[in-house]
Amino acid sequence: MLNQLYKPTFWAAALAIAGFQSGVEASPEQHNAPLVIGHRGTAGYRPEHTLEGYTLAIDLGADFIEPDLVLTKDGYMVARHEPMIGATTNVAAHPEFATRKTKRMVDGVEYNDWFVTDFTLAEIKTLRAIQALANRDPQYNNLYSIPTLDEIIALAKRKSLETGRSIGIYPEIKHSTYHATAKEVNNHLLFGQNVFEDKLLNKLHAEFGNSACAPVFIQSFEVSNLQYLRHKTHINLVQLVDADDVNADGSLSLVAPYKQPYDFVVAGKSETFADLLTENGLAYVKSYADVIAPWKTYLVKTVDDGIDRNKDGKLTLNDRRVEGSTGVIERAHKHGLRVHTWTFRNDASGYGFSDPKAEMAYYFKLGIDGLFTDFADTGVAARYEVFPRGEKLDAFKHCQHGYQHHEKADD
Ligand SMILES: [Ca+2]
Repeated sequence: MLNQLYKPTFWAAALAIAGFQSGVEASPEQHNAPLVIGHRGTAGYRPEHTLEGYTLAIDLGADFIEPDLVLTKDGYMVARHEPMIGATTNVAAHPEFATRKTKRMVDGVEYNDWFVTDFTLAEIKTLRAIQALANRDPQYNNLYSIPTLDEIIALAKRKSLETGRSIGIYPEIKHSTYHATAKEVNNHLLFGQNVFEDKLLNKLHAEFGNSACAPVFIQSFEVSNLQYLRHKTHINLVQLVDADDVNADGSLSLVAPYKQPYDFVVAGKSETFADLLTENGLAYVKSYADVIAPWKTYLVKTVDDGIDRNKDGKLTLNDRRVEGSTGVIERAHKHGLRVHTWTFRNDASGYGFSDPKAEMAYYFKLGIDGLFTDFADTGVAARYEVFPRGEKLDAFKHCQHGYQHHEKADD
């Protein structure tokens, strides 16, 4: 199977799937090799969501940097993976904020933590980032501040000029429902419905224009906020698809809060994340999004058959038997959706792979259009192995004015 992937006929078929025979209009980067997206910056080497981490990701070759966004109490968009900041900042070491620790519900789960939504931007700026994972190098902890979206955009633009590459941003609206419904202690809404979406769109349109050529992807695990955005923007929209775990037989485990988009839960809908990947589900997603981005285990089936394949004397997820494509990539392409996937890490499970570069190369060969990795250099090396002639390399080179492209907003 794998050898087949190297043959020219495979590439002809891949191009056909990408839209040249199906009548689907080719999108900006469809003619190019897949994207390497710096996941949370380069979280493997630097505390996540810091300007220093994003800078390193770019220097290591990432095409896009990925800020997860949450709102401060005074409505600024800052980069954190979740509204809770106990795990990724030194807030616990700030006695002046000790009483700020509180219980809040996020997507149906109660957390006892510090929440960005209870801090002003000025207060957030007094904190410093730390590595979220205990197994990662702590030497850069307590040095870097929490960046705003404005600072991240300025960095991407500056690095684009410096490097001559078009460095894009891939912001995620974190917990849209939470931000829409979060309340102050006096029970007043902090933000309200789609305030976050409008805020983000106003900023992106002002900075990049309302264009599919903007070097931007907006991502979300929720659905209705992307549908809302589709009515207002041509910027690329990405439907993320989550799951809780992978079963021994390779099927996905769907357990709350990773079972359904949270807006589906609130609306009383029964559809799960997995339902978004059926023929009907993909057609539905295509009605409002440009890219589908499932967790990688939806794309490649791996089975736990109890064999210590890497012969390290332990049975881990890396030992799973790889059974190839689940068909999701091919199906999504047929529907005109590009496929991005996550997350590839040198220091965590490869689900069937012990070598992270080999794992990413495998997904590239299957035809994905982009991947998120905590180790941008390994991602770039894997892509080089599959596309040695550099078929990439500017994700939006088909956009006439590239990075400078700036259309008038519709709204
Ligand atoms: Ca093993």
